[in-house]
Amino acid sequence: MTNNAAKLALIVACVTLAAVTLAAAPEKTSTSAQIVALDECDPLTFNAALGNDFCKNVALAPLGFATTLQDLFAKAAAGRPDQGWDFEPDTLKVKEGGTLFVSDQGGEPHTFTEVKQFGGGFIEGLNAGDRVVPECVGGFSTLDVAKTRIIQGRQTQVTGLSKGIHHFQCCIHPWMRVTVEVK
Ligand SMILES: [Cu+2]
Repeated sequence: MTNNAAKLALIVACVTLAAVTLAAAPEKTSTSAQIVALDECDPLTFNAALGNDFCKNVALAPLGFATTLQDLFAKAAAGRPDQGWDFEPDTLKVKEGGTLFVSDQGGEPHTFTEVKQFGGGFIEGLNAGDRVVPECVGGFSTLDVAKTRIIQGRQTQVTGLSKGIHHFQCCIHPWMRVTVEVK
């Protein structure tokens, strides 16, 4: 074999090996997943109604990225809730025994509450007529709801999920929803 032919054979072998490796790679399901809660609360109108420091100034309100408290309620009542309030991603897969790391990167508190079926939260005016789901009843006066609260800038973890489909929603802004498949 000439030197060039040997080099060519080596390159072909490497490319073939890479292709086989890629084809054989199984579908990847992680042992942990990152979820973020986002919102665009307008500090001026939220804090005037809900108290100082309720909404932190992370929405770049002066640049037009914030939603006033009045608009948030108006959009929800019209059945077109503000999509700036969101969990990302909306769907994900983790391995059994895995951990969900959920952080609140918005300006106000949220909850990450497991529910049997998606539905309304504990603030009637944000529910667009949906009934409050049993898991959210009573709001933060219910320990099980309070335990799922995530304060602005903080993180919570969910572990020990059984195999199957799990639904999580915010008990304040019920259109914030995540579906987790545990494999
Ligand atoms: Cu929320």
